[in-house]
Amino acid sequence: MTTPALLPLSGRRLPPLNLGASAFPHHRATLRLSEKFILLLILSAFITLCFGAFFFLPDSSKHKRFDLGLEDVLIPHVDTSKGGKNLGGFLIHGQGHDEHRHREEEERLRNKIRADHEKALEEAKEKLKKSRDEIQAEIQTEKNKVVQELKKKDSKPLPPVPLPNLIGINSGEPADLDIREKRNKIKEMMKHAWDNYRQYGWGHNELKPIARKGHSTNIFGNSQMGATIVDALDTLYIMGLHDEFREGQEWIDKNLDFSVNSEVSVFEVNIRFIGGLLAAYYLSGQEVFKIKAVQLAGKLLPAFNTPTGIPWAMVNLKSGVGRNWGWASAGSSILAEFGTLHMEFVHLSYLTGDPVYYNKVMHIRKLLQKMDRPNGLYPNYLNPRTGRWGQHHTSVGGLGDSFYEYLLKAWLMSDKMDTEARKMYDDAIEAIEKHLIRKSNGGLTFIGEWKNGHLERKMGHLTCFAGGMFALGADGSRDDKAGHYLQLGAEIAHTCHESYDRTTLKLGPEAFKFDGGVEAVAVRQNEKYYILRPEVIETYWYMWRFTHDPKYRQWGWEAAQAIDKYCRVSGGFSGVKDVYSSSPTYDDVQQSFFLAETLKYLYLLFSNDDLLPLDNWVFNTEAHPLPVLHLANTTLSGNPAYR
Ligand code: DMJ
Repeated sequence: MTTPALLPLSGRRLPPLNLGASAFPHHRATLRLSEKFILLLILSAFITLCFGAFFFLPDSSKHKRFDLGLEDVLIPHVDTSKGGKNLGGFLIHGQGHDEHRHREEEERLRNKIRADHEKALEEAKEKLKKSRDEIQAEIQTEKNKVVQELKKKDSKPLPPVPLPNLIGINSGEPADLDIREKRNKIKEMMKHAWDNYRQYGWGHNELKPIARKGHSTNIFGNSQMGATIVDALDTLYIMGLHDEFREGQEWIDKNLDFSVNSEVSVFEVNIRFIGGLLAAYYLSGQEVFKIKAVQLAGKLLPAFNTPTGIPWAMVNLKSGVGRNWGWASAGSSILAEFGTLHMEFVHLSYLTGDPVYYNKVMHIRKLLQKMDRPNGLYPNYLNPRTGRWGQHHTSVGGLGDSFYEYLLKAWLMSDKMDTEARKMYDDAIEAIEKHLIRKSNGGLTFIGEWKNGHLERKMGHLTCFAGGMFALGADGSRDDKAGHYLQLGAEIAHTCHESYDRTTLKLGPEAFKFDGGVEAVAVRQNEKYYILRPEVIETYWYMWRFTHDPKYRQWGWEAAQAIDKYCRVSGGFSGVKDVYSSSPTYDDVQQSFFLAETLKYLYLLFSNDDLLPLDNWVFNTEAHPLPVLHLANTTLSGNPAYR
């Protein structure tokens, strides 16, 4: 019989067996006599070799090679005090008294090997009598068995865990008619984005709304993992688009497969896929999302196999081989990438009872805590081989942003128990305020970037998320500076609104300067684009929740109208290349985060606060809501806050 372990598991076709018809005329295809003879010759040579090896190899190697149940003879031990003889870690008991037993064992072994080989020979003979079709049918049966076993293993139910208290999964419908209409308009925009993706890009990662076909970028490697479906699920759910949600669920159930030979970004896959699947699980209770999230997380774990435990930026989902982006300072990993895994990984440990995920992210935190920080700032680059910082660039925008966000959110999602994370957040924000936050001549508060010892007076669209972060972190801040941080959040929101308001399209550029008489305006052509990003609207929403100042709803509505006017095309929504041009050109990409974040934050801005209240839910950096975990009684080793 062919053993399952030797069967090919891939879908590749087996090479045809060369079976002639002459020897066994009653079979359609049989072996020629000469071939049979050669096969038998090879088999007997192999048997002779095995016998030879058994008799001529030294004792210890014999025992190691043939693991045939010699536990009673070889006992792992290092203590020689009881009369035994220690041979390389194995203790052989009293030589004289066991000599007879030893001979018996050898005899038993010899008989067993003889019997095994005779059996193998018989089986080989039987096989040679079979037709090619019979052999292939047998192989197929064995193959199916293995696939079934693997499937069973994959879909093993996870241990049951009490679901956290899930408050606020309701409609959040506003009483005010005008607000309700605005909210309905956002829902209609979501439908337009989804329906077109459904029609033209289904199963692809993203959509090209003008070419009307699928799209992908290097963050997803060459995979087709339906990023838009996974990213959009929870937005569909909270908008009450349940048919669309079910379509997405069905696709995920049937098609989402992570065994692909594709090199993906660990960070992006974590925030979009694991975050999206976990949020969909918590909102809907459908097990399939949890199972897929855990399967995917298993595929990301090899990325942590570096000398320091700081993960590679990319990992091949099939081979587990990792590497870093070629452009990152001297082979470094990126702060915003390895520092934005905490929320999802703690939830994975919570849901599976397996501490492996938690331990990985806590290890990163511990390592960062031990390192010196220039001026108290975290550089964006860290070498995973040496554990040393790369270039001393610090940013609250690209390359740094969500690391700070996750320190704060780690504290919030632990029901404020993880005070270590809160302290790291407070320390980092103090250094950022001191070295990176300035007021422009025109009175606009901005957050610049630190590059090799000097401050670059430029702010990215990505940095605009920080307004919301300051507001979210105001409560519980050091020295009771809640008012100060809420004010800082409001000032950043204002600056970012100005960056929109000073353009022709009323949409914000990718980066804007505060230098040489320029205020909140992009200077370089390659910084004038808007790619449907959410950060400014995200800050409006947090500011709305904490202040209820109607200007935030008004600013959000301005942005929604501009998106609908300038980014909407008949095949979906597209980014634009120049927000200062009255006849903009399209980039022809409908980003998955447009459905995950931009439209979700807009919808929440025009909903009541009891839809996903911030006391009970913490949004990951891709706007996927995860519930606050009450971990006080849960044992997650490593952090005293959790004990
Ligand atoms: C999103 O994927 C996430 O918000 C991430 O943290 C950075 N920015 C993009 C959208 O702009």
